[in-house]
Amino acid sequence: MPGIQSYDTIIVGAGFSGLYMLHRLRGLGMSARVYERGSGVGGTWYWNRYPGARCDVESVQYSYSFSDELQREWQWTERYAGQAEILRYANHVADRFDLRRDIELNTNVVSAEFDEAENRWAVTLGDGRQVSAQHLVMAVGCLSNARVPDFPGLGSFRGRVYHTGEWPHEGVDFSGLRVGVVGTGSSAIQSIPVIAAEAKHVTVFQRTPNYSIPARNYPLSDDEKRLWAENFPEFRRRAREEMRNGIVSEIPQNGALDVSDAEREAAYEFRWKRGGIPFMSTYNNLALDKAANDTAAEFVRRKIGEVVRNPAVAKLLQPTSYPIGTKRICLDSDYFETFNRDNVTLVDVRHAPIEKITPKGLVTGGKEYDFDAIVFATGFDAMTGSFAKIDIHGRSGLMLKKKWEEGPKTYLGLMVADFPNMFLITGPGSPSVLSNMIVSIEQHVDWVADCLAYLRRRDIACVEATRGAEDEWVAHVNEVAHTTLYPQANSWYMGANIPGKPRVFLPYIGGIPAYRAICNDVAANGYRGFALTRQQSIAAAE
Ligand code: N01
Repeated sequence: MPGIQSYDTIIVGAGFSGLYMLHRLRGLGMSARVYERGSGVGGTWYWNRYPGARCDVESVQYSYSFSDELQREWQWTERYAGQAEILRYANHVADRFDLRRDIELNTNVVSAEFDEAENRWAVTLGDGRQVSAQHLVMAVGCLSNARVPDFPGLGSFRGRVYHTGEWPHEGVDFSGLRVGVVGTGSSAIQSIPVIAAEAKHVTVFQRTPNYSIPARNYPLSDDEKRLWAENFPEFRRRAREEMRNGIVSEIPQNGALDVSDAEREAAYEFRWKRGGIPFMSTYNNLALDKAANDTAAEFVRRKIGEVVRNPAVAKLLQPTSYPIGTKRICLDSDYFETFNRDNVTLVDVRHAPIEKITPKGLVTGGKEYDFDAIVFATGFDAMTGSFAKIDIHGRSGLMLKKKWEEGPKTYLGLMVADFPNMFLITGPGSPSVLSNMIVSIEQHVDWVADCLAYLRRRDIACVEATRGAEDEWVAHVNEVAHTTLYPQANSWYMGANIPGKPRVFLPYIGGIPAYRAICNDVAANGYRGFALTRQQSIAAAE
C-alpha cells in the first residue's frame, strides 16, 4: 500500500507475549512492529502496581525458557517475585534482545481491518496513522481490560479513586486515610494487608468470599537457585509435558477419598504449611468430584476459622457457595490475619449490594460509609475484553465483537474463522489463565512462528481457521469444562463477573500436555483445520 508503512507482522501488545513474538519473528528474518498502549513494556506487570502485587507462580517457573543464557544470568530474589522485580525482568529482556527499536509505546491500536483482495491487515493507530501487515498477532493479554462496576454516582466521589489494575506509577500513600476496598479477589487479597498496615482505617466490601492459601514467600536461597540452574532443561520439559497447569510440582496419584481421614488431613496440613497453588494438587480429583472437593474446602474453611478471632467475621470470610478452586485460587500473605486488626472492618455486600457512590463514600444497606479513598479491586473483562476494545473487522466486514456476541469462538484459541492471518496469543479456548502463563505464551508464540515460517516456505498468502474446525473445538472446550466442577462457580472464567456477558467457559481445561499434543499434531498434519490459500488458489484445506 503506497504511503503506508507496512510490515510482515504487526503485534498488538508488549507484554510477555509481544516481546517474545517479536524476538521469534526477528529470528525468522521477518519485519515486525509492536504497538503498546502503555508507556513501558511488561503488560500485566506494567499496569498492576497495587501494593502487595506479586506473582502466584514461583519466580523461577514464571520466567522465559527460550534462552538458556537468559535463564542462567537472571537471578530471582524471592520465591514469588514482586511486581517491581518482574517488571525489571521484562525490561531486561527488552534490552538484552534489543527489542525496543521495533516497539512503539504510548500507541493505541484503534481498529484492524482485513483486506480480502490483498490478504493484509490495515491497522489504524490512536494518532490516526495507518499501517499495514500481512499478519496480525493479538498479544493483548487475558486480564488487561480493568473494569469498575457501573455503580450509580460513580463519578461523584470527591476523594481519590483507584483500580488495582491501573495503579498510579508514583505509588499511593494511604497513611492517615480512611480507605474503602471493593472486591475480595486475588488483587484485593494481596493489597488489603499492605493497605491496612498503612491506612487509618480500611473497610472491605465483600460480595463473595474467596479461598486463599498462604503464599509463604521467602528469599530464595543459593541452594534453591543452584538446583534450578543445574536442572533447567528437565524442569522446563516437565512443565511443558507433564504438568496440567505448567507448574512443576508433585503429580497426585490418589483421589481425596481413597485415603483415610488422618492421612488426608496430614496431606492438606503439609501443603498448607508449604504454601502455594500446589495445595490444589494434593489429590487428583479435587476439580472433578464434589465430595472430594468438599474435603479441601472444609479444611480451608477450618483454617480461616482458626485464624480470624471474631466468629461472625470468620463466618463471612468462609466461602461456601462454590467448590474450592473453581474460582481462581488466591495466594496471600496474612490476608485473614488482617481482619484481626482494629482498623479493618468487613462489610457483606452480598445481601445488601452497593447502592451508590456518593461525594463522601458509598452506600450499602441504607448506610453511608465515608472515605478519603476508594480502591476498586473489581477485576477485568477477562479474555475477550481486550479484543472488544479494538474494532476488528474480518471477511466481509464481520466484526469480531459481533461474532463473539454469544461467547468467543476460536480454533485452538489461536485463530478465528473469517479473520484470516490473525493469531491470538493465549486466546479464549486455550489453557492460558488456567496455566503458568509463561509456559502457555511460549508455546503459542513458537507455534505461530513455526506456522509463519511454514507459510513462507510454501508461498501461502492466507491462513484461516475453517468454520468446521472452529465449531468442533468450541464444542470440545465446552464439553471438557463440563466434566469438571468449574462451571459451578460464578467466576470470571465463565464471564459471570460482567453483567450481560454470555456464560461460557473461556479457557481450555484439558491441560497443557494434552493441548500441546493437539497443537503439534495439527501442525504436523499440514495445519489440519486451517485453510491455506496461495494468492490465487487453495493449496490445502481440512
Ligand atoms: O479480580 P476478580 P482480581 N459489587 O475478578 C468483586 C489474576 N491475578 O483483579 O466474586 C461488589 O478476581 C468480585 O465479587 P464476586 C488472577 O488470575 C493474579 O482480584 O464477583 N463486589 C470480586 O471479589 C485473578 O483471578 C494475581 O462476587 C464486586 C472482585 O470484585 C485475576 O487476575 C494477582 C462487584 C473482583 O475479583 C483477577 O483478579 C492479582 C460489585 N458490583 C490478580 N463487582 C497473582 O498472580 C465485582 N466485585 C497473585
